[in-house]
Amino acid sequence: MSKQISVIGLGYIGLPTSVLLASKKYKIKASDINEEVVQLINEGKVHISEPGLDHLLKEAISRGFLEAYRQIQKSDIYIICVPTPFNKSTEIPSPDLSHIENVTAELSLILKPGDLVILESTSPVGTTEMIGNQLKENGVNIEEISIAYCPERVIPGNIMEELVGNDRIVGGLNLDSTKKASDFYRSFVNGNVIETDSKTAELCKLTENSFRDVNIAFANELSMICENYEIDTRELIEIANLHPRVNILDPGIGVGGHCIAVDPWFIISDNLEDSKLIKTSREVNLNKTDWVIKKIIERAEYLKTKNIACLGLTYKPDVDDIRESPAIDIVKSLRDYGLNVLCVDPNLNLRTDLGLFSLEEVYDKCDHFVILVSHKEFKSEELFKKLKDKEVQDFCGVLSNT
Ligand code: SAJ
Repeated sequence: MSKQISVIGLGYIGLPTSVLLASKKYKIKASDINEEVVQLINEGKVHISEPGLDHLLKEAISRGFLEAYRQIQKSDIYIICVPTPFNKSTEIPSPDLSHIENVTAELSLILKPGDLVILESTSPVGTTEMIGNQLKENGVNIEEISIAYCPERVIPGNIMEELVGNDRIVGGLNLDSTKKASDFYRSFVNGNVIETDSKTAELCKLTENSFRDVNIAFANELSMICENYEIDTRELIEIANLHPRVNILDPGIGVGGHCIAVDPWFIISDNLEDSKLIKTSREVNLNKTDWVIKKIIERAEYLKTKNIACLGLTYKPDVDDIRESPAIDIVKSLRDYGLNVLCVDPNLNLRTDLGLFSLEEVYDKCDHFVILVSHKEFKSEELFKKLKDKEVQDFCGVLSNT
């Protein structure tokens, strides 16, 4: 009989993972503390938009391979996909592990010998050990269960593909746990499954996202330097990238999303003295957003802008996710400054309280346009022509790519 699987947390990772496993004919009893989410999923409706997810969810529900609950259901394998937010109120933001702690407390009551517990949430080094210790304190004999860390590594917008195709890193609290968890991933992943220990797996995930943050910081710093010389940054980067060993990323309005803008802090808060480059990169990327705000305000004052159109609100192109979005910070700051901002985002379907307009509506109302996110809808010849007579500040290379 195939193992019963419980996926805990039905967000950006838990829901696609549940649906994928259900498509491989695993029986999934998933859970989420949000009643509304549970209800939607049981009706076969998604609460996040991700290519391919909708169709697979409907199939999983109608064939009875996936059921959602408020409480964690007794199973053989538990996959923890709950959020690990960070506490922004302190000088150095630090991770908030309360969701993992709550899940572990619940698991303490239902685990049985032979069960496998896998943590997928991005977590600071030592979190898997913390789960083991908490279970032990709660009276669970952790010698009889397996506990491992296996970070998710998928990119929003291509999750369903990457869940199967990407390599996975599995680090158990002991060799047996590593083996058991690796075998499980090998049953549905086409990429390689790399075995290591839990601390290496935890730091590896943080390293990958910090690597990207540091490299985006380099691009963002270059863009500010280029402005001082009146050099086109994108042309410069294109030429520099022709060198066989140079690969500079794209500058933008800062780094958003729930991963790259957050995860480096999990390293920094634990290693303040030894993570100066990672910390500085985080600061450069945060500062880039302030720099953009300053540039827009300077221009608006010069032009005596009445209505300003901001194109793009999500944290990156072609997703509907606004978590840690620098575009939102920019819009708020411009409004606080007293500017009348009209937002356009074809991916958001009026879901925000920021007030959304269509592109057509803002053409008539605004003379000053700011492009913040390079959604595919903005990369059109038509828009390019229409904006010819407008004042345009393009911070994400939309116009140079049309
Ligand atoms: N960005 C730039 N310039 C670039 C690339 C990205 O400014 O050249 C910005 C984006 O606009 C966005 C932010 O960086 O605001 C992050 O976007 P992203 O596409 O780089 O990454 P995420 O946050 O969507 O997903 C990352 C991925 N990590 C890596 O590529 C190392 C993904 O594989 C992880 O699974 C995910 O974080 C996660 O969940 O941790």
